[in-house]
Amino acid sequence: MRINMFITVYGCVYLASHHLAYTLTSWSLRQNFKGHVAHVETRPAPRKGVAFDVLIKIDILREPLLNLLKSLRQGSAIASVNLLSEHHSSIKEAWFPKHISELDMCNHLMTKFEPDLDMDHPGFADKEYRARRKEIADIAFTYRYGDPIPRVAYQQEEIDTWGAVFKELERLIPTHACRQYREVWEILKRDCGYTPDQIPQLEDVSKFMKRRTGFTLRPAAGLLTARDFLASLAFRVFQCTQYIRHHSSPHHSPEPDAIHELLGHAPLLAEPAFAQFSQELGLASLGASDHEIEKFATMYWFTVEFGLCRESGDVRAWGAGLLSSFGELAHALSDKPSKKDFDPAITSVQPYQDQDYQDLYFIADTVEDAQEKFRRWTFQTMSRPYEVRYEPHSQSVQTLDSV
Ligand code: NLE
Ligand code: FE
Repeated sequence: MRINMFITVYGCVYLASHHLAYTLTSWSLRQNFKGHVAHVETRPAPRKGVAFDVLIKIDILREPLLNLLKSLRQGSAIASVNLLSEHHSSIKEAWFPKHISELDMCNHLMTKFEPDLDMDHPGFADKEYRARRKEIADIAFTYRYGDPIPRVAYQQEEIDTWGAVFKELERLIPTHACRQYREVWEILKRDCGYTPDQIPQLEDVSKFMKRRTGFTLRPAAGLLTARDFLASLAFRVFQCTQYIRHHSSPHHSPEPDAIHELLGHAPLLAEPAFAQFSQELGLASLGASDHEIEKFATMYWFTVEFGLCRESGDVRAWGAGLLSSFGELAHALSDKPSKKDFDPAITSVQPYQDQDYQDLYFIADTVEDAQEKFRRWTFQTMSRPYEVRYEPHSQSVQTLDSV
């Protein structure tokens, strides 16, 4: 099903021209992308070498949107193009992927924290770092379903950052990580090339996960919109960044990077109960309203990213955002932050910030218990007038009318 939606695109234009605005308002937008511009704003860019920041609202269909963004990114006058937000015209008709291959249309980026845009980003003043990020992001932009994930020849500085995080985490894992994480961690070191001296390749880790739980990785250029990110989980696909955080800040990164994905997420996605929980969150998100997506994203934040659980009278971490940040992992299990029991009705509406360590965490008894509570809560609260089933043989989802 194709539906119209409003999107907001943010572009930075190198040349003193209205190139971006021109491309969008021109005949080609209507002809090639079947969209039209609802609003354009151009401002002088605060950055050196960039002439304008351009904000554009477009009414367009989902499929051509992807091609439009791609073609804009290829324009030589354009420094960067990002999707800021999208609003579906009607929730009844919300588009969502029905087959795993349609995740090719689910890679819309959020603009938060990118070194190109955020002055507080540790890489903002580092031109070389920004160029490197762009190079690696291109892999994700050209990736298509079924492709092997291209390998990255990591540079020594990147490997050193990985190694520093690896060694610090290894000290904390025995006392801070949950049992399931500790178990898979050992297997990753034995079978999947996890050592401080080399950054594992996404393709190899993806194969490892596939054998264990059916989860696979696909490369993502950065932080995706919650709708796109959650949708991929429904197909047991994890959208995974491939660049490495800036070397000046190994202990914590505000955005995902390959260290976060490989040390934080991969071990748990390779563990059956966690994989199941992640997929169910994804399935619940398909066709959800914007408001519900917000709740699922918050739920994801406080569980898969920053969740704590109980273990033999102790509290342990199972959130990937903790297990990839030795700074926050120690903080989370100290008595500085507050802690509450996991309860979907409360957790899903708890405000949070995503720049620094959290000051509140939720503790689940076990991941199975969190899952059971989550199931009951979605069943009671979701507005979706149909059920969604995953069909593993064809890797597709089917909708079943529940009325
Ligand atoms: N804070 C995490 C880290 O430093 O690895 C990344 C969190 C991404 C949501
Ligand atoms: Fe994450």
